[in-house]
Order: sequence, then structure tokens, then C-alpha cells
Amino acid sequence: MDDKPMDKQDILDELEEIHKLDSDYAEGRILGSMCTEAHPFAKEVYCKFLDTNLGDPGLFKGTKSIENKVVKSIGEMLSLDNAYGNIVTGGTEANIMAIRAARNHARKYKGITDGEIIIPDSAHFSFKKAADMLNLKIVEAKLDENYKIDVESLKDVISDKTVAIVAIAGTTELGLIDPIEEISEIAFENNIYFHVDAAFGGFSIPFLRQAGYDLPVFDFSLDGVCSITVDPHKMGLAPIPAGGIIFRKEEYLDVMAVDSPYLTVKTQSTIVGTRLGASSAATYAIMKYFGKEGYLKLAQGMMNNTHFLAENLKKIGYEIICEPELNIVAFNHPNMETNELALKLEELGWKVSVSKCPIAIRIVLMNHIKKSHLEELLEDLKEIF
Ligand code: 0PR
Repeated sequence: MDDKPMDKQDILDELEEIHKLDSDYAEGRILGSMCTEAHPFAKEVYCKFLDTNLGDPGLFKGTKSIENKVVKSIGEMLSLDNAYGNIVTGGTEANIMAIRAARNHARKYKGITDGEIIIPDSAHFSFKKAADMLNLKIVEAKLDENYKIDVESLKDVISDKTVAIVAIAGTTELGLIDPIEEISEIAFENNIYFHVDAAFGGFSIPFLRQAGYDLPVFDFSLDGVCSITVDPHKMGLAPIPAGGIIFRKEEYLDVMAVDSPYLTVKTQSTIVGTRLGASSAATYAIMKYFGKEGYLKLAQGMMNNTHFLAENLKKIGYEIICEPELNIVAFNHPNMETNELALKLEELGWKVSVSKCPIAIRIVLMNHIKKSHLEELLEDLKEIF
């Protein structure tokens, strides 16, 4: 740190210069991000609530009531009338909370002390962090030829140590939805905690289903589903950080509670202590501002772009990995290495992302990618072909 205070304008100028190194969503060149520019109204609200701390909710009763309302309305979006949970920093924290709830629940009610979690190969790496922190063993369920959980292989790996099964509604790499209805039945019959990671799909699948898109049911209308991760900072257009963890029952929060004697509430179930109220307020504002109609329009726009891209890639001769279910397209050149193609695109100024399972160029059609950007991209891909 410098000895002397620095002039505000000089600091701002320096920061402005550094900020220029960052990519800008508005340029439409960021192709592999699940985040996007937050809506200006959500940003405005976020700034107003910057000093609120939900770690000590008795001091911020208003903001705490906003968090409760957001959790309730995300729960309703997922077919649950009385939801419990929190607005947290993102999908990682939400998934860690879900797995912690499952582990503690199994420890308390089944006496399992050396638990296992069953996750598919397509699961986000946050579950590896969760298993590491919570001292759980990861058991992998195989994927079928369509890159979704193979239900038979999942049945095979269930054991008396299983504390949770995880399935995904909107996989990170391909945007696919696992056979959640079937898995929910299996989890319910075996009395095993079932967590659905809809960090990406949670803010689009419900609206697209209502509009008649042929997408499977994935939410609390299925008896076996115990918790769902849904991220407002992905498809919800809320500012970073905003993740959502929604539990079916309060007891899943109770089994994680630790004493917090000198605070305005006597127990705390979240991982983080001091935590943002601004995320809850901004999420509340943007959900009210869009309503179901607004989110449907957004999701439909992104799906239209997804189909436009997929169809035109095929016309040029590129190979699509799978028909998109949500707004992700993964593809390859018929006879060029994926990494070579990625490099060529990078050289042309595109920020690309390469998926691992299977190896492919992966494009997430977020709100910042407009049709005109796709037309430019397709021109470049035609040249490369
Ligand atoms: N669950 C799923 C299904 C996800 O796709 C992700 C993140 C998470 C959980 C974890 O969420 P947080 O990153 O909010 O903790 N998926 C993207 C990924 O890791 C996130 C991302 C966002 C990546 C923006 C890049 C980027 O520019 O690939």
C-alpha cells in the first residue's frame, strides 16, 4: 500500500486502464460463458443494498424478508409451495450446501459416517470440491450414448453408503437434461437424498415447458427431489454473485445448523457467514421486472439463436454432437482436431470453450450473443471449412 492517499480521479483512471483488458459481453465474442451482462435494473437495485449483511439477519430484517420472498418464488417456479433455502454466491456454493445437507441428514438418521455420492461424469466440478470438503467418496454413474445418466448403471452403484444422488438439468458442457423422473423414483424407493443441479437450466426449462417445448419434468413435482440448485446469475440475468439453493423441507437446513450465539439469530446453516443481501434484492427486482412472460421471451430468443446456429453449422458441414435441448451447441469439424479449430477461432477474436466429454467446440447462446454475432461467426467458420 502507498504511504500517502491517492487522488480519486487518478485511481479511477488507473482502474479504467486495467479494466480495458477485460472482455466485454456486448461485443458478442464470449462464446463459452454461462454468465452474461446483468440487466441494468438489477444492477441499480444491487448497489442500493450493498451494505446489507444477511449473516446477521436480525439487523437487516427487510432484506432477510426479501431473501425469503425470492426463495419462495423460485420454489414456486419449481412446483414447490413452501420452499426453504438461500440466495448464495453461485452454483458451487449451492451444490456444496445440498451435499452437506444430504451428508448430515444421512449421518443423523441413518448413521452413515463414510458416505458416498453418486454423480454422472457430466456433473460440474463443484461436486468434486463438495466431496473433498465433506470427506465423501465420489462414485460415478455412467452416461449413455446420448450423454445422459444411464439409469441402469446408476442403480448398480447404489450402496448402503450412498448419501446422495445427483442429476443435472442443463449440463455444463452440452445443456442436456438427465432422466430425472426415473432417477427420482429410484431415489424415493431407496430413501436416498436426490439433488438436481439446475444451475443453468432452472431459469429457462420451466418457462419453455409452459410454452410447449418438449422438455422433461425436473422439479419438485417429482416426490424424490429433495433440493435444486438454480442460479439467478446465469439465465436469470441477476448480477454476479447470485446462486440459489432450494430445499423441499426445513429439516435439510436444520441438519446443517451450527450455533451462532452472539448474533441476532441463534443458528446458521449457510456456509458463508457475512453474506450479501444485495444479491437477494437484485434477484427479487429482476424476477418481478421480467415476470414469467419476460423470462419466457428471453429463453425463446436464446433457443431461436441456438437452432439458427445448429442448422447453419450443419449446412456448412460441421458435425453437431447432439440436438440441443437448451441453449448450448457443441460441434466439431469432420476432419480437423477440435483444438486446432479452437485456435483458429481464437485467432479471429472469438473466445471459445472446448468441452471434455466429448471433446468439441461448445457455444453457450447467452443473452449477449445476438443473431448478427452468429452470422459473423458462421462466416468465419465457412472460411475455415
Ligand atoms: N452447476 C452447473 C450445471 C454449472 O454449469 C455450473 C457453472 C455450476 C454448477 C457452478 O456454478 P458457479 O460457477 O456459479 O459456482 N458453469 C459454468 C462453468 O463452470 C460457469 C461459467 C460461467 C463458466 C462463466 C465460464 C464463464 O465465463 O463452466
